[in-house]
Amino acid sequence: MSAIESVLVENRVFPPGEALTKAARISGMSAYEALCAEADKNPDEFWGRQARENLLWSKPFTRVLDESNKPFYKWFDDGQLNASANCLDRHIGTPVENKTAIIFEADDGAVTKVTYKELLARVSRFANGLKAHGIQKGDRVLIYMPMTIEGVVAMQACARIGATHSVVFGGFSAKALQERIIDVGAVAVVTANYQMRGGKELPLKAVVDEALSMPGCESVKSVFVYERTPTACTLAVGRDKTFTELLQGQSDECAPVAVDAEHPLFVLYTSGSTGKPKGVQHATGGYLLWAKMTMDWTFDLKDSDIFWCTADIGWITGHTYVAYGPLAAGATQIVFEGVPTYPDAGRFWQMIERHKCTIFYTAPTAIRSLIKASETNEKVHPKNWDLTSLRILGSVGEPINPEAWIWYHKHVGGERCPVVDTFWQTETGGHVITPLPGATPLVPGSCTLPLPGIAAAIVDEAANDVPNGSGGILVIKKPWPSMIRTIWGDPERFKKSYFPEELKGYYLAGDGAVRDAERGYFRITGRIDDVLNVSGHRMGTMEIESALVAKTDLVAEAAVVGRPDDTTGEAICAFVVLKRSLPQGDEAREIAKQLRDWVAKEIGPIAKPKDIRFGENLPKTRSGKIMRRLLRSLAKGEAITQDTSTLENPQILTQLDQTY
Ligand code: 6R9
Repeated sequence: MSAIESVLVENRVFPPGEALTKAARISGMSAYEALCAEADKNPDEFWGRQARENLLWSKPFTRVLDESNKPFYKWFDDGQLNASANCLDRHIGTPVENKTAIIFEADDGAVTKVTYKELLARVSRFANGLKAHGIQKGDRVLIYMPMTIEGVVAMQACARIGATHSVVFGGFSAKALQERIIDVGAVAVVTANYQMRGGKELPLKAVVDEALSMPGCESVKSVFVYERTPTACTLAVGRDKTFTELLQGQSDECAPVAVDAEHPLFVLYTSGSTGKPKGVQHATGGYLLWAKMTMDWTFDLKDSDIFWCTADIGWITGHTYVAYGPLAAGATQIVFEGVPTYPDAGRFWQMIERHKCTIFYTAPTAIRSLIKASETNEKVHPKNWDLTSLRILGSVGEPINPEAWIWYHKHVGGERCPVVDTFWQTETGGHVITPLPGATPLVPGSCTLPLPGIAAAIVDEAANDVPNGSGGILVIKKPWPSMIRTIWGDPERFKKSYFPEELKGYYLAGDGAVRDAERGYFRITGRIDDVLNVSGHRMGTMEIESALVAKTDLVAEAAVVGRPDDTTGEAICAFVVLKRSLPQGDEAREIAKQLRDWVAKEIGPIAKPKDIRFGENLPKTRSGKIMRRLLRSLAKGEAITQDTSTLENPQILTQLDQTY
């Protein structure tokens, strides 16, 4: 059996190393507990102190938390600041100004470095370019960019002029882009002609063109195109400008616009339990505060660190731990354009050695796929590289199984580096439950304890605390600065999704969790709603179902569930009823391919179902509800233990057994 197949619970405890603890910002459990106690005793004083110490304010705030319109909490709301000034200008005149801000490694291995001073100049020029096109405070700018310095520059430039950005991951389709452009009301799109991934040149601008040709995108007046590769792309006269044209003649000085602390810094779309993605809106002050603080706390950031978060800027992890946190904290960070398996599965290890990375932050999916690759090919095993620069490892996006944790700790971290398993969400803005490298004894598979100030708890359906050892619903009982402010344009959905009445005003994370009896450590057991986690990417089952049934010439009905997968964590399994007779063999395979391509077009390749199963009907209860639990068992290949006596047509279970 391969090392990653079994998911046994690991009981070993890994205490933090002495040297690391001694030099840590939060040194030892007593220091952690003291901060927790401070935050608990007087939250206003605690957060107020942190906000004053960690951020530069153009206008100091006098109020910390305004709870007058719960759950629409406001933080530091009479204060003003600028996020970009807090990431760049604040370092000018300090030794950090000539420090490398970004070490960029392109897909082909070419390296570009930029200092804080240079980055400020580039962001300012870009901001001036945006201003010259009439873009101003409060406007929304959609960013559809590859992982590049330019992507970070575009985000920072928006923040600099008070425009709200909405970054869409480069793997999303034209249709998904169109929906987001309409929902957020974007006035401009920032994109690239192509992106380079795994040696391939993939179009981005062509996808933007397709999106903009669809109805409803009339709000977009300008498109700015980064010439990532020499290959030409079409440019619409009057609407589209290359970066060269945009930046020509622009000054590299641009005064940052001070905005209210509650001003929306960005809207980032994520999947929920209904078909339509949610535009998670974050506020400038609270979000940035936590981005900076968690860099310091969770990663115990030192001036000499070389930080690398492998997440794309299209996800929240790439927002908080690439575009904002590392810069606010004055870190040197690696930004990587490519994929972990190109030119081979040793790429991450090679890059850690090459750039002397000290803090490495990635997703369990990546680790699991690299374990697999190294099992079949010794040459890509991490032992072939010098990884002694590493001092802290991080994991994010999905539960990390103890086997993957142990491998990561042993073969990447040389049994010397703590693995911080950081639990958080698009909505939480930054880490909420995570070990601290110089304090928390680690238990593989557990995200351990909440950060100071985060009132995480596990409750039952009536909001009562459950005892340690029993599972329940993960909630956060008190507001915190970097929490989601609302769903863009849909405050009702915000209230319903995150603050349901029965939970007495607690924030509902949407995950199940259990605390262990011994330490009270949290272990996340997975989503309790219809959200799947595929390779650390959140996908709504309804979203995929809607995409499938939108293929009206072929599909009558569809139900999507998740099943466990060794590499991707969960895999998407679609049960489909066609408008034609039940297909078999090659024909079924051909239709399954058509459906996958369709979903890739409707949402993006990441949403393609791994398994497709056809039936003449779906198993339903008497009242016509799809028996999803039964589908989940089928998808897993489990014996059916549910009562199937009410099924109208039991033979569909045999039909649905066949995977294409
Ligand atoms: C940061 C990010 C959030 C969902 C979350 C949970 C899962 C994230 C995790 C984890 C177990 C961890 N998740 N980190 N589960 N352990 N360390 O991933 O945000 O894309 O919004 O996903 O991911 O299910 O609810 P997002």
